Amino acid sequence: MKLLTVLPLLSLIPSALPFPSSSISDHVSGAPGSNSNTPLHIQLKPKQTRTRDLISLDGLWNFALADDNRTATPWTSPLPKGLEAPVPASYNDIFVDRSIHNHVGWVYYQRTVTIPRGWASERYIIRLESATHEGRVYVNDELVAEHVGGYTPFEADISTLVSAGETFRLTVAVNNELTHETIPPGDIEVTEYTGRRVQNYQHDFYNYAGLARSVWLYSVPKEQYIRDITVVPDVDGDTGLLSYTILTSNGTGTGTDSVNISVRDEEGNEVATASGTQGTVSVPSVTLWQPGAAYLYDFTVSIISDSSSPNQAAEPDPVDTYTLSVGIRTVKVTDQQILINDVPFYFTGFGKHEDTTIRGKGHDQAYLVHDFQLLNWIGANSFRTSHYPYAEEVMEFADRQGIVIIDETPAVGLAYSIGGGVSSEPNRPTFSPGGINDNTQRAHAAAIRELIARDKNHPSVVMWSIANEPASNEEGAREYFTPLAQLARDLDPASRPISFANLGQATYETDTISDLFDVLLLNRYFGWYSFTGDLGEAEAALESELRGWVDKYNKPIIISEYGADTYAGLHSVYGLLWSEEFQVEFLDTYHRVFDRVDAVVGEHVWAFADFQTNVGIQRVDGNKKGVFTRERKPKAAAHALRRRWRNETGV
Ligand code: GCB
Repeated sequence: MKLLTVLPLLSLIPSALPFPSSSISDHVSGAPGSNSNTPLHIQLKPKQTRTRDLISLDGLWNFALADDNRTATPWTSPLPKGLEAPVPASYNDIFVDRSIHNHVGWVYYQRTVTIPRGWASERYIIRLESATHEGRVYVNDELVAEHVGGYTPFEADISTLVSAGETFRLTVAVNNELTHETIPPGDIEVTEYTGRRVQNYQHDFYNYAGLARSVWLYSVPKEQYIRDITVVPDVDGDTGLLSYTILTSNGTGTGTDSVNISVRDEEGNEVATASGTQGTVSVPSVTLWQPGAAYLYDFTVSIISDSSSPNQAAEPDPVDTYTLSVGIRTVKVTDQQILINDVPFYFTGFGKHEDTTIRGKGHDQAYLVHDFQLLNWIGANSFRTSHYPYAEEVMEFADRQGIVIIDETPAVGLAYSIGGGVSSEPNRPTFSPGGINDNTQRAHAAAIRELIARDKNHPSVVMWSIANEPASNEEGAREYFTPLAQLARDLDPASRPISFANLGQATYETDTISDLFDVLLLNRYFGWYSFTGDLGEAEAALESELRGWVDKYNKPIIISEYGADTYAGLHSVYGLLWSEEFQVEFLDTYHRVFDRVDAVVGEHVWAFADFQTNVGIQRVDGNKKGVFTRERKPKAAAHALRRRWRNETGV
C-alpha cells in the first residue's frame, strides 16, 4: 500500500475577511511567508492613452525550477543558462522533460527590463495578468509583490526602486501548489518509496502553471491618475443611463482637479458629457448591447488640471485620461426566466476551458478568435468561464462579439466525493477543519472580490458563478456559502444574478444552498456517470429531477453541463459509448427533455473542446467530452448542435 502524507500548507493565504485594503506601498513587503495579497491599486487594465505608456514584457524569459533547498535565493543573481520559457504560456508542456511537466513547487522566470529614459516624471508599474497559482515579483534582489490566486491580476509600483533609463533584473517566482486552503483546493502527497511530491486535486483539468497571461510595464502620470472606473448601465425608454464612480489617486472626492466624462458612440459622435467623480449620464436614443449584436460606447474619463487656462481655445491637455468600452443593457431574473433588455434569453453554448496543446492555459489570440468563430458557426450565444476567470482579453472580445458570459471563480473541487472529476466515495467530510475550512473560505472570498473587481464593467457578463460543484449536499455547506453568496451580491455594483454550478449528487432533495442564489445551474450526467449508456433511463431520470427542482424552487434553470466522452473518429452502428453516434444521441436525449420543461432557459454542453486533465485510468490523454477536438475539429455532435441552435443544415 502506498503511504501518502499530506504536507503542511506552504502557500500564502489571504489573512482576513473582509479582504484588507491597503496602498500600493504595502506591496513592497517583507519576508516571504508574510501574506500581502492586496487589491490592485490601479484596477484598470493597462492601456496606451495620451497620458499612459505601455510596454509588453511578453516573450522568452529565462526559466528554472526551484530545487528543494528553500534557502536558495535565485532571484538575487542571473538564473543558470539553459532553459527559456515563453510568456504567456503554461510551462508544463513546453519542454520535453517529465520532471518539468510534473513539477510541484516554485519555478523562476527572469529577464532584464529597461525603464524608458523618458519616464522620469512618470509613475511606473509592473502588472501580471496572472501567475498560477501564486506569484512573487522581485526587482533585482527585492520582493515587490506577492499574490495568491492563479487567475487574477496583480501589480507592483516600482517607480521608487528603479530610475528612468535604468536596466534591472526582473524575476517572477511562481508556485503551483494547491492545498486544502487554496482556491482551487488540492493536497500534496509524498510517495512512500521515492519521496516524490505529487499534487492531487479534485478538479478535472490539468494543473497547468506559470505565467499564462501577459506581463506589462506601464506608466501613469506621477501626481494624479485614474485608479478605477465603475459604470453601471440602465435603460429608461429609449434613453441609456450610465451611473459612474471614478476612483482617482485622490480617492473618490473631487480632489484638487476636475474630472470630465465624455461618452462617444461607435461612429465617434459625442453623445453625453458630465463632470465629477460620481454621477449618471444619459445617452439619448440609445443603441443597446444585445447578445449577437454588440454595441459599445467609449466612456472616456479625463482629469483636467484646474490650473490649465479656461480661456485656451483648444481642449486642455488632460493630466490623465482612460477610455473604457461600455455596453448598455439590462439583466433581470423573473420566476422562470432570465431577461436581457427585458427579452427572455435562452442560453446556447458550452462550458469551456483555456486549454490548447503545448501552451496549456497560455492565452493565445489565434485560438481566441478561432474559438469565437466556432461559437458563431455552431450557433452558440454564450459560455461559462469554467472553472476560473479567463484572460481579460477574452472578456473584452466577448463584449465586442456580443457573446454572453457566465463568469466563474476558480472555486472548483470543493467536494471530496469527486476525484479528478469522477465521483468516488467521500474519504472525509468536505467542510471540516482539515478540509475546506475557514481559511479556504477566506481565499474563496478573495477570489470572488478579485473576479468582480476585474470584470464588473463587462456587458458580456450577465451572471456570476461563485463555485463549480461544491458538496452542497454535505453538512457545513450552508455555513460556508451563506456569507460568500452575500459577498458576491454586495460587491457587484450592477447587482447581476448570482449562481453556482450544482453537482449531480446534490439533488433538489439534498442540496442545502440553492435558495441563496437567483438561477439554478445544474451539471447533469445521466446516461454517462449514472445509467451509463442507457439513454431511456437517463431521459426519464433527467426529466423527473428537473421537475423536482422546478416544484421546489421555481427559478430559471440552465443545464450548465451535460455531455459524454467521445473519441473523435470512433463510430458505432449500435451507438456504443465513446462513439460519435453516442454523443449525438446523448445530446438529443437531453434536448427532448429541455424542450418539455419550461423553466429550462439554457443549455451549455460539456464541453466546447477536448482538454487536458490529470491522466489516469479514467482519462486517456484528457477529457474527451469536447464537441470539438482539442485541435478544434468538429465531431458529429458539432453538426447536430449547429442544426438545433442555428436551425440550419449543412456546413
Ligand atoms: C463535471 C465537472 C467538469 C468535468 C466534467 C466531466 O461535473 O464540472 O469539470 O470535466 O464533470 O467530464 O466529468
